[in-house]
Amino acid sequence: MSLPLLDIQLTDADADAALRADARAGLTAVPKHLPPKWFYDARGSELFELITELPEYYPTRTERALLHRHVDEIARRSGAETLVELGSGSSAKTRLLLDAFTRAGTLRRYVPQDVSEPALRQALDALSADYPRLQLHGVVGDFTRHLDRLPRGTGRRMIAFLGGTIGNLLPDERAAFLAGLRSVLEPGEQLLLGTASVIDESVLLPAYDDAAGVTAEFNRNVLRVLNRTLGADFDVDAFAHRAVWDAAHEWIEMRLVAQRAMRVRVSEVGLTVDFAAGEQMCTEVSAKFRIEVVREMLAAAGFSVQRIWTDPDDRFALTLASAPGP
Ligand code: AVJ
Repeated sequence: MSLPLLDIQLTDADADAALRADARAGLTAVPKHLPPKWFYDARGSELFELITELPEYYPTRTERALLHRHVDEIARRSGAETLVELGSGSSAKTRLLLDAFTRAGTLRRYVPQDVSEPALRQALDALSADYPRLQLHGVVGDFTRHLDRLPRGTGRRMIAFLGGTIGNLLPDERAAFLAGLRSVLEPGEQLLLGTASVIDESVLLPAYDDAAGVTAEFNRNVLRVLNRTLGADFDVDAFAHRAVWDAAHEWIEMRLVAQRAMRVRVSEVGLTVDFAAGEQMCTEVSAKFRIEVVREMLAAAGFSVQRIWTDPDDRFALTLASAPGP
């Protein structure tokens, strides 16, 4: 059994600098906004895990059921030696893939990449006990910046990007991400992409505004991250959670709504920010995708779609695509 490797491509100092830049840009913009990647400190990652178990939050369990049903076919169609997972978090669904690839007999290496070092360390520790023959190589990194540094040269890779996380990118970021990913893949290497589908608002909205208030806590956690990391003085409880379905863009927006007028200092960036009573700040976009849109965005990035699986309620899709030969 070999010990897991952990590559730090994103140090705390890099992450702090990126957070500073995002906070400065987003808190001085009109309307104000913050990128969703900053939810995921240790507490934010835990809150997200709780979200995945909520009755209203269907995406995780729908994707897991889809994977469960089709994972042996995916492994058969792949034959990859290295499974890379972007935004792996707790790697909970990964075990389905690892088991299927182990049954198929091709897999030698698992490379989870995530921005959260604590989440990654935990996942690696748990996996190394259960998959003693698999080489584990964690990468603390940002999938919007470090794709060219993914390990290569050790057999064919399949890149798994699950959970619908691609929906957290804005359309231009999404296009840049897919084109960037395509450009680092060798012919025949694959992408397994999970996307949440466009469904009725009556199912979508509660998934982002649960009765127990876990998503609200998750949303407000980004303010705690700013308080701790950038010396801000947000009164976290003075912000209410709101989820909105934007039908034109086909995405959910999570917002934080200032419950009164407030002046906030963000001392480490020398910023003073005023909120009006009722002012809304967007903290996450979570886009939903029609199958045609999945096909279009993959084709535009130069992928060829091999197969798409959906659940019986058409709530989620798993797409296997490959980088075409020269
Ligand atoms: C990170 C894409 C899985 O957008 O559904 C959950 C994050 N935000 N509840 C999503 C999230 C609010 C989630 N993913």
